[in-house]
Amino acid sequence: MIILALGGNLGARETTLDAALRALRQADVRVLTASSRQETPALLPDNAPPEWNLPYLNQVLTVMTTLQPLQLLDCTQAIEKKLGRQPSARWAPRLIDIDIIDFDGQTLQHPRLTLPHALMHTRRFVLAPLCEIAPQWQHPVLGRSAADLLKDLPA
Ligand code: A4P
Ligand code: MG
Repeated sequence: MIILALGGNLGARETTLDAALRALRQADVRVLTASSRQETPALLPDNAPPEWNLPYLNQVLTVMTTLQPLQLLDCTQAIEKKLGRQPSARWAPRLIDIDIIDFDGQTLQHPRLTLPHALMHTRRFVLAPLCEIAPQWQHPVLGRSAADLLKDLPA
């Protein structure tokens, strides 16, 4: 299973997510299942300026593609750019972020790509939508299901 997590907290969030899904389909990334879009409070770095505190709209997809993992990353980064994302500080507000959460259970430590996504198991804004579409999905390293990981998150 290939899982993507999308999110944004600037601009017309629904419209941008619609455009991202369209661009994925055009790039030969077939969307198999899509979670609902969930408004979530911004996870911010310590000492983030108060104006960064804008709610996100998050969505998780399962997809199918013939692209290899780094090709898929090229594709998602090109879409982020095409939709107008500006380079900025880590965790700064953004129009759109597309993260690869899992690629068929592969583990990878590459300078550009960590698989599975290094922090996904700590994030409600990934796990809650993931549980809507694939609660039985197993974390390739931790060996625990999405539902289990979500249940054990601190409130
Ligand atoms: N990269 C490495 N592994 C991956 C992967 N599995 N998927 C590299 C995608 N990219 C991966 O990402 C920085 C670099 O990570 C990329 O160059 C890529 O090669 P970025 O999107 O440019 O920067 P970023 O998103 O600011 O940093 P980072 O550390 O990826 O942050 P996250 O984990 O994406 O978190 N709060 C809410 N409520 N909802 C959100 O969606 N997202 C973030 C960003 C913060 N707070 C949030 C949300
Ligand atoms: Mg990112």
